Parts: sequence; C-alpha cells; structure tokens
Amino acid sequence: MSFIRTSVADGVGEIVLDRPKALNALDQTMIDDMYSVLAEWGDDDAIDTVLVTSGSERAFCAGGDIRAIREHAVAGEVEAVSHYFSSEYRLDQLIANYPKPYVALVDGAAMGGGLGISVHGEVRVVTEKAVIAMPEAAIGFFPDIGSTYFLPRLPAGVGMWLGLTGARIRGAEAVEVGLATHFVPSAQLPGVADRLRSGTPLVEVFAEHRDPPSTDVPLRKVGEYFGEDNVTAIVGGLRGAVGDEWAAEMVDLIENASPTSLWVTAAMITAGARSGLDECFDRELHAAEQITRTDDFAEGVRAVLVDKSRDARFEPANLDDVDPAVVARIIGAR
Ligand code: QUE
Repeated sequence: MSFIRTSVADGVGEIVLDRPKALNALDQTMIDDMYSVLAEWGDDDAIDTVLVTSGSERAFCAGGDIRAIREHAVAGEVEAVSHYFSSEYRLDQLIANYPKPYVALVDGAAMGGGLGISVHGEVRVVTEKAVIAMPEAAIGFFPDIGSTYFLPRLPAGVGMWLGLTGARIRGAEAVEVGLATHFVPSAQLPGVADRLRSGTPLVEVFAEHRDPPSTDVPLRKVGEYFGEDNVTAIVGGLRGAVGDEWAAEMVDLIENASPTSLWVTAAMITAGARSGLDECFDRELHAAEQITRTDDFAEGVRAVLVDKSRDARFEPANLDDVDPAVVARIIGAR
C-alpha cells in the first residue's frame, strides 16, 4: 500500500497525494517515495515538468505525521524523530532546487509540511478552496519546512503574523502575499490540470489566469502590529489596540499557542531573515530535534491532534515567564 500515486505522460510526471483519511499528512513512506521519484525525474530527459496534486477533496496536505513524531518523541526514540525531519527537509530542499518546473495544485488545506512540498516549488496554483496556514505554535512546535526562510521574505510583518497566530488565509490572499503564484477558480482547476497533463506550456495554460480576486488581507495592520521581532512588544501592541476587533482576534489566536513556541517562532523567523535556505533548514532541524523533546510538544499534539480536546496546558503558561536560555538552547547558538 502506498500513499502516493505516480504517472508519466506527454513529458509530465504527476504525483498524486493519496492518504485522504489523514488529509494527506506526510508520513515517512510518503516522504521517502516522493524523494525517490522526484530525484529520478530530475535526471529523466523524458520529463519536462512535475505536477503535484491531491486525491482528496478536502486537503492538499495537512502537514507532517505529527502524531507519529509525538509517539517516537515520548518513547525517547530520538533517531526516528531526527530521521523524519531530516528526510522531510531534504525533500523540501530538492523541490526548492528542482531542475525543472515543479507545479503544485492546491485546492484545499495546505498547512505546515503541506507548504513545504508546495511553496518551495516554482509554480503554486491555488483556488478559493485553498486554506493555508502555519499552525505549529499551537501544538508546541514552530513553523519549519523552510518557512523560516520564506516567511521573513513576505511583505512587512506577514511572516511573523502567520507564524505567531497560525492564521488561515485563502487562495487569493496567498497570491497577494506571495506564497502562491497563480489563482484559478476551483471549478476551472480540472481543466487547467488536464492542459498541464497534456504538456501545454505553462505560460499558455496560465495566460487567462493572471488576476486573482481582490482580498481584504489587512496588510497595513499586519505591518504595524507584526513588523517587529519581539513577541512581548507584538502582543502588547495588539492588546493596546482597544476597539480593534481584528487585533483582539489575533490576541486570542496567540494565547492559544505555547508561549515557548511563540518565542522560538519569532527568534527563528528573525534569524532566517539573514540566512540562506540551507542554513535555515539546518537551524530548523536542530530546533525540531530539541523542541520535540519538550513537554509542550507532547501536550500540544495531545490536545490538538490526539484527544482533539483543545485544552493544552503549556508550561510556562505566560510569555513573560519563558526563560530566554531555554529558547536559545532550542534554536541553537549559531
Ligand atoms: C499544527 C500542525 C499540524 C496539524 C495541526 C496543527 C500538522 C498536521 C495535522 C493533521 C491534521 C489532520 C490529520 C492529520 C494531521 O494538523 O502538522 O493526520 O488527519 O499534520 O495545529 O503542524
């Protein structure tokens, strides 16, 4: 049994993510299978373009196999945890440096690891059904999959906003902030996919899909509130915005997250702004190995994904009580 399907026709290699019961969350076998086929296709002259799609109506890919990682971490199986993240990030790096066009069609949820196998590609097509987020701080983890490279390169404050709040954005918004490259209405996506599969040049396929619908991403507010590196200052600014409903919603989202994760997230995004992609992945691997050993990670995954009770009790419970030395140890002094 395999959770990806592959096919080749007319110069196009297609990978269909097919683990619908887990919203296509990437388990170790999917990562290994995707890496092998992409490595092979990269050198195959019969393949000009790679297309990645989902066999699920609801999701492109919900993330990593976080429940399995939690089990390994709780059992002290640190090698399995390291192996998982190093192979996931190696796959993302292969996609980031892919020698031919890599096209992801995102017509449902794409979160965490799902962004790792789409955003690093050259072409990211989204629809109005795309739901995009980096929600890891709520499970005692942090935005990884190379996002510490691409988040700080989005418009002012957007990366910090998405990383700290886990806010969900839709397809048109993803194009507006630069996470996606093309918007296609969901009803037209099957036609676009078929034209891509028949080898129609990308410029031709997307010629009539140049303008995404307008959005109401509050870019001005995002820049104002999230345009700094200090989590306490960001939350202080949001709390001080009396009468601003949007700011209050963002405070609620942030309060749902692990305080330690919030500090780690902000520090990783800040550091990533001045690092190349490889350095970001190295830093993320170190941080992922460290943070998965914490009680907050076991507790956050329990509350959100295992029991689904959403009642995580993080320790410390307040941002101001997080020990900077703990954060420094997680991100690694480099
Ligand atoms: C943060 C995450 C993930 C998440 C929720 C978060 C994640 C992930 C899933 C997920 C969702 C549904 C499934 C599944 C996994 O949710 O990485 O198997 O059926 O994979 O707040 O990082």
